[in-house]
Amino acid sequence: MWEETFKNFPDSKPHGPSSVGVDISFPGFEHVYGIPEHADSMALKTTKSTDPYRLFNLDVFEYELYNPMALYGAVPVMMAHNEKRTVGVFWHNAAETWIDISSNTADKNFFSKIADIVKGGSKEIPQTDTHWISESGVIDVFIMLGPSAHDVFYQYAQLTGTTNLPPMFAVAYHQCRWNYNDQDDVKNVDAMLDQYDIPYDVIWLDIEHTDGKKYFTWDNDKFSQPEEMINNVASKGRKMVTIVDPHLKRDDNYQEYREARDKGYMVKNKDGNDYDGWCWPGSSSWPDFANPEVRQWWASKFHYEDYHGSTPDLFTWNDMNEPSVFNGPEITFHKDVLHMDGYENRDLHNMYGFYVQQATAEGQLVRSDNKERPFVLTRAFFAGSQRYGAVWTGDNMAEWSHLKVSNPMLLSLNLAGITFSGADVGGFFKNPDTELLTRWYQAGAFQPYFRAHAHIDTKRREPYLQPEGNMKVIRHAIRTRYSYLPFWYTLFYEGETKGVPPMRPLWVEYPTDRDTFSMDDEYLLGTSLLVKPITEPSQTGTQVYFPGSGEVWYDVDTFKPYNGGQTTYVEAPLSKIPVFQRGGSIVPRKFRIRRSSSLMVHDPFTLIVCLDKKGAAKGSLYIDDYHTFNYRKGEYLLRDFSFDQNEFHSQSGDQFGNFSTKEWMERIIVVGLRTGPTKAVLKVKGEERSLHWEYNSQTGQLIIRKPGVNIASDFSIKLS
Ligand code: NBV
Repeated sequence: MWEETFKNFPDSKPHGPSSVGVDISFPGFEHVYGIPEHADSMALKTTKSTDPYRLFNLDVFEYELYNPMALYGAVPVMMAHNEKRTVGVFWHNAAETWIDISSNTADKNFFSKIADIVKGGSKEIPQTDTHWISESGVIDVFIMLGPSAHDVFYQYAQLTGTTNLPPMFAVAYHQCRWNYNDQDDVKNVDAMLDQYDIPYDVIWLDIEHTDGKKYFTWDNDKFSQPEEMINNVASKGRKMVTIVDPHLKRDDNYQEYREARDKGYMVKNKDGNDYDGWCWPGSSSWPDFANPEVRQWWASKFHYEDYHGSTPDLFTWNDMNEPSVFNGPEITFHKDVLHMDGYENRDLHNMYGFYVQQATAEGQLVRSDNKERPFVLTRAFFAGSQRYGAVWTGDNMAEWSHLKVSNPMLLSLNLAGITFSGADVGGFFKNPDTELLTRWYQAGAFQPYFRAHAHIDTKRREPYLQPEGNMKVIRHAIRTRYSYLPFWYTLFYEGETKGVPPMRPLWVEYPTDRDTFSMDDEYLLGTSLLVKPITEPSQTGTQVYFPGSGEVWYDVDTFKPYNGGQTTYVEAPLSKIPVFQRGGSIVPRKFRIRRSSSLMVHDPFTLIVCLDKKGAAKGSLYIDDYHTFNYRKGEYLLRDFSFDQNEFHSQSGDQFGNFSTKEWMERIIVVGLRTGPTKAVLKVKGEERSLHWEYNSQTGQLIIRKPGVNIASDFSIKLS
């Protein structure tokens, strides 16, 4: 009776038309953020003359930029910020959702703006009004009162969880392409990266590695020895990832399909038969991941004896999990398909991909007896997906505009809890020119999740295939990522424990600085690094805004100081990534770059101590075994570092962690020291020893060499 037809797709609407909605106003707020995923600016725009922002997980071909259209994932979380306060709203609803935004200040027309100027300014209190509407479900809204952005992150994390600390390899560089053609290709890429001294941790196999797009299988001609291939990669501490999509080829000879069908696990069409749609393998069905029993069954498929050719070094990529259905309405499920207990996809559409990733991560947990941390990359996501792994922004394009929009997209994701996120480096569709590819690597090296990827029709573009000059710059960017791995890892630890995102808009740390409220072309990593990636062609420099008047920032390559509270032109030829360390911070790095992160586990640290104007700095370092869950039993170290009044201290950062490691302190670089010392005395376990040091009075840089102490020990260094 209620049936309607959209573009030839009938929707039976058995329960009739429905919707739930609510108006939420933010009095006193001009800026609202979040509600990813959209390829748009970080500060959300009013939707007076556009569609509302739409949240409906879809596989969008060649998505448009600066547009409120729906993309692959949905997090119905909005933050509002002004000089005094940050608040948040979580609209807990996984049905198709639209959000309208209006503002009494932003929506003013030309004439009322002139009238305000004539009157000597508007007396009106700014206010942002939002209207939320979902097609189904109930009103279940959480208001997070802050008052600071950090409080909102924590409050939201109480509701949906935090990003679990990833294994270290996942934080390193990933080499992907649709497709590495066969096991020799994999061997060759692996060897070439070694030959060119380019570290990488994970090599990826896309859909062509399977037997006829049947996931959990291998193409027997091209990948006849999967275990041997994985073991070869793993012999250098590296990992592999295979793609496992949620559509199952309707083929009686395909075990996963047969089992799911026979157990009644498939999503059903409105008449109660298994849904039959078109995807890579042709006619396919989709397991009902909303059903916990189905998820458990799926998880069991990752046992080594079930997934032939898999090893503990093989991890997973979930694509097409919006889900993508080539012959479905808007390339997805019909809304009236049925999940367990009679729920329609209409009711939970935006959670399907969440459940796929959850079940996959669970599979990796059970195969290792809950010992090893899983790693699963997903394209579709919902609020809480951060608990199950990483997210990437889908099929972008090898264009400067797509490189540029990756920063606001990732900032929005980070604000909404999806912190382990990145964009395909190089751009998925089309061929990037060498300059774009180089700049993209530089940007990716400072974004939370760092993977190069390319469409099957594009030219091969592995870093070693680039002209020598570009290859060297790309290599340097990747190696720089490796040098900062201890810093990233510490940020992810902070993320797991406190819910704070590693990649932050400037206003999160400078809440009263209005100039930063809509800034999305530069951002902070933690509180210590300021990153301004170059996202336009032919640049030899860029304007950088340095926040915090009275503060000082140091270029991480030259240690040149820049005063906070101003915008300055900074040189950025092709070889340069504009990154700055905050005076007052201590950043841990490792400078002995090896072929993969796991070959660096015993290597020593260098601390970069950038002093503030009072000559002080603080920082921390988190360490564990980098891959198991033993840290949750207390096997970790949190070290606190401080420098004040010419004295450096390394102390335990909490009383709980206890872990023994071979890692040690190789070097401490103090930046911004006005006068050089005559002596540097190390004190450890009651004993004193003089250390070698060099001071450059021109740059104010002091290098203290070889304290040689194990990183677990408390020690101090006194300069006099
Ligand atoms: O599996 C092939 C691709 C994959 O490489 C890409 O990263 C996904 O976003 N996949 C989409 C399917 C087809 C894209 C045209």
